Amino acid sequence: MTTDNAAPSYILRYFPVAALAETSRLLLTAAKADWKEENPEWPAEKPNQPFGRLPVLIEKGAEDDGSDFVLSESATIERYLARTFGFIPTDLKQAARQEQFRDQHIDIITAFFVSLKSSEAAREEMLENFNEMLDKIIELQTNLVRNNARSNYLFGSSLSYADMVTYAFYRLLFMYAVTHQAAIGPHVASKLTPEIKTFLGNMDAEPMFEKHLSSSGCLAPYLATK
Ligand SMILES: N[C@@H](CCC(=O)N[C@@H](CS)C(=O)NCC(=O)O)C(=O)O
Repeated sequence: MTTDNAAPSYILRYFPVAALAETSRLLLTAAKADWKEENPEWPAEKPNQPFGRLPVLIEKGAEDDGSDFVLSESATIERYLARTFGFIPTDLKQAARQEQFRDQHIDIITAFFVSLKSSEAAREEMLENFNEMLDKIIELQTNLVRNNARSNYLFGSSLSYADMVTYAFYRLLFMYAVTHQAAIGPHVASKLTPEIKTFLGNMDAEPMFEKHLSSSGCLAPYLATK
């Protein structure tokens, strides 16, 4: 992040929660980009956002005519940053293999939210949906860790988009234990395999995230849950 007085190259506008901006925060932090976060007054600032929602990324003076490049949609912002800073392979298939995880995460998170809002009769089915997808992704991520056991990462030998997206996903699920439903914390923790716990512990200790995690906290307390 930039110091208060310097003009940053990137501004990330969002609310002061992990949710849809966390992967972008991790990407900007890992890249040591010159960036700062803005938490706009809401809903006063809603009409001033391109799609009326957040997150929004602003890259100062990045358009050909010198104006700011303004981007909406969290997944689009992430992929733009991941490509800008070289955290995603240039090979299309290898990149897509990473990107599919992000889209699955959103389905899982959506299923959780739908379950919260469902009538009692529908809730069970929604939770089943959530658990089925969560179990599947944990199985896939566990296999990635196993198959790449010589490194701390899901793919290859260095930190990539998939690592950040996955770490942000669990940060978000555990955050929901604080903001939405206490039971989801122990529930998710009880499903984590030793491989996923090791992976998340490694992400907690990742030097590239030190600055961000020193203010926002790591996952260690949740990983200790039996
Ligand atoms: N598909 C969009 C969803 C954006 C979105 O729903 N943002 C919410 C916060 S998580 C928002 O801005 N809510 C305030 C509002 O709609 O007024 C994305 O992934 O960026």
